[in-house]
Amino acid sequence: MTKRALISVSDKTGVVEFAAQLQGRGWELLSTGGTFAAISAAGIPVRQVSDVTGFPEMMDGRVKTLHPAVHGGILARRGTAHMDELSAQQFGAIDLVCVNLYPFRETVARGAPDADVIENIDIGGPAMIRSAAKNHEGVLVLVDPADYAVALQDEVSPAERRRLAAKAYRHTSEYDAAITAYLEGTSDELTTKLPDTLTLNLTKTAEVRYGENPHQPGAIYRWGQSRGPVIDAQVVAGKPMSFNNYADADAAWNLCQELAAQEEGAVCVAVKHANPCGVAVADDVKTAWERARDADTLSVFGGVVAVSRAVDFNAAQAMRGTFLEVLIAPDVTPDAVEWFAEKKPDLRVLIAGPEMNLSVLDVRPLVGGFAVQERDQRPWSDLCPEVVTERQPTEQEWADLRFAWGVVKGARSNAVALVKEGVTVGLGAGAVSRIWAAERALGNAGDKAQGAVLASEAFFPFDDVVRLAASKGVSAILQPGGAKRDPEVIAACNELGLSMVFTGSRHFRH
Ligand code: 93A
Repeated sequence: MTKRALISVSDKTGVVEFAAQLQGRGWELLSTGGTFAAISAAGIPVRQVSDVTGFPEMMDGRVKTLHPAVHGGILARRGTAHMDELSAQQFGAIDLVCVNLYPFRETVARGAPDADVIENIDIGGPAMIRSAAKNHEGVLVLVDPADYAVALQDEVSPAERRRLAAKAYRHTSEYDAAITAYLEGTSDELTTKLPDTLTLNLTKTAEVRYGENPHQPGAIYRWGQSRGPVIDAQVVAGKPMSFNNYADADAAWNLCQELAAQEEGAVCVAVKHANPCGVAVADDVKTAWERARDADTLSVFGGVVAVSRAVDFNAAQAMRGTFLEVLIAPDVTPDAVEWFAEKKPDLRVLIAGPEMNLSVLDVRPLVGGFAVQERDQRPWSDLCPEVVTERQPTEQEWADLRFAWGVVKGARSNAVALVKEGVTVGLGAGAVSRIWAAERALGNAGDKAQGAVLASEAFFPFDDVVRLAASKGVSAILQPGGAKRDPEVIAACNELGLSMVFTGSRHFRH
């Protein structure tokens, strides 16, 4: 029996050659309008789908292939009574479906108006792909020109058919995810995919007086359709945001959210120059703020503060004596806003905008381009921390190690955090050697290092940090592990009576 292929593609790359080869092997070809035109223009015999359905393409192409003659032809199980039902309707079987979809992502990426984007939601294409993939035992489904050659073989194995079916469902599910992201207002350009080309569709959302310094022009842009907690924050009081305010508020908010996701209480993060300077968790916002402030009263001056819960009048008043640039919170009560506006008119008070699509990309500018990676959003619950020493951490130390891990993850490398009872007592971030990061953190902590725990975002090349930390009274250390000298590092902990936990997970942030 003559085999029939239905070809309906938006991206017509390679399709004429493929159609010619199929036709040469005795296949009968069916196609939709534009694809039909391309194939027949090359002199290859092909029939219109509308010939088979007996209906013209309707509604500007919205309904072309959504017909039992198409879906019956694809879905009928070979060798069963389905085939009789098909012939009773005078429909023929369809043995190959070659479809690629309306260019939805590309339409979004070029910043097209909403009506065009919606029109580029393909309905008939995914329906055929999913029908063919369901009936893959009898029907080949091709969504990628790279697979066209498979169809030209005499026999396609069941395993190969199944692989094509899985690929087809992945294709349609990613397509639906892109539509969902668009409708929800998150951008698909920012998903974890790293495609060969990434269209930067940037829209200016805020003017700032200047960039990092007064001689540098600067501005804030939105990426695609995405919305974000800082870029879309509501400034409810205070002066206009500056370039540095945006950058620091972003760093503070991200760290605060990540910690809030792993801790039970209210979290407060104080940031200076994109690095945390005081971080605390407590039962309420006011206490969390006071503890974060007291962690380093010097550095918090001129800082940017993020809290994980609403700021009320009480918490606001506790900020009275400290000069701050920005406060960002999920909410701020009206009496607190009023108080800030009156008593601290310079402080920018922000109510955070919507959370981003979590799978966002992280970009670092390079001259002439960007280095792009998936954001480091590994949660504590993903880790399998392993105690590598004779001494086990106590319950309080475990809680502090987890908290310290969350803090160093959000700090610039090399980073070392000292934590005692839910508050950072010493921080060393952005250091060019690990021992310097540790020296800075321990120096900050002074006497408070006694009984604190220490976390490092990357491994220890030597046992020097352990020996220094032990001399200041640190009782437990967390680090990824994986260094050549791990045995020496562990031996030093055992000799000095410290606990050490390996996480197996490094968190550089350069
Ligand atoms: O508008 S649709 O959702 N309705 C349909 O019935 C339909 N059938 C195929 N889009 C539909 N298609 C899509 O048309 C295919 O997925 C393919 O992307 C495109 C090919 O159209 P043409 O052959 O006219 O260029």
